[in-house]
Amino acid sequence: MKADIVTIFPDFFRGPLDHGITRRAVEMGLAKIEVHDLRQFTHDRHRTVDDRPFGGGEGMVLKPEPIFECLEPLGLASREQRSTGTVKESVILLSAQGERFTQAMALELAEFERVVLICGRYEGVDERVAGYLADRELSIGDYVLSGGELAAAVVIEAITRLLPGALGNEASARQESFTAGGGAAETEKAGPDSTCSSGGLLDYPHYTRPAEFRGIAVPKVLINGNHEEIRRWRREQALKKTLRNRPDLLKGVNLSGEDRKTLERIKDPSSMSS
Ligand code: 9D3
Repeated sequence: MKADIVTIFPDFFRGPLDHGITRRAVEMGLAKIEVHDLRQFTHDRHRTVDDRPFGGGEGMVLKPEPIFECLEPLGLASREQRSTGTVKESVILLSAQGERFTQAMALELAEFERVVLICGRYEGVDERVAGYLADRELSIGDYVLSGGELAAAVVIEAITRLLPGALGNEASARQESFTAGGGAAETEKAGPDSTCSSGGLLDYPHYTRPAEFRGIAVPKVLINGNHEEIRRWRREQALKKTLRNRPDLLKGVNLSGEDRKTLERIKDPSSMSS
């Protein structure tokens, strides 16, 4: 996978890309990531990348010319070819107005040969970038950031860790709770699938040594070595945590009869006889 990041803060990416999985993926040759400084595609003395909004209003807007000129030498296929799926290339604008980025999209993008991430800044980006240059506009969540750089780092990490060979075998065999994306009710295509350890629920709680820490003991069930009991306890804990922290996920999960009973008991313990 070749990734290109277009930004007015190229130094920002020294941190996130030079550590952990992303760094390893690059060193292993699984990913090549290039950061492009938007100011190098300006022509005036002040290297202007922004301007005032037509129609008035607060703040500044990223100008279209440097962004278009930055992408031109990259040799991408046409927007038409990209949108019809003729080529595995995608140009993504990161903006607060984008569609929400999900694990399902990360899985989809991990299959691409080429991903270009354009980082928005200031009050926004001239809409001709979204309309004529980018294939999609993505946001990483419903909170206000100052620009797309942090979001681009998030998207890059989510994708690179999915590249075959980027993780050790141990970790890649076992995909965490979000493999199923947002759950069947709201996903693009990935329903809860077989690679998802707990079928779209949040993960169960983990413990390690010491067995007692500052007077707080690890749940006894994990110590007794009864694997069937451990499996049931973990499932119940996963259901509990999902109900409390992400009840929206439960809609997209395939619940067994036992799961439903467990959920009833969690929601209303008094309904149980013993
Ligand atoms: C008047 C409303 N504006 C700010 C208070 C809207 C606005 C403009 C520009 C909000 C954020 C930004 C900059 N953010 C991004 O470029 C961005 C972003 C985000 O803010 N949240 C989640 N994902 C992303 S991706 C890019």
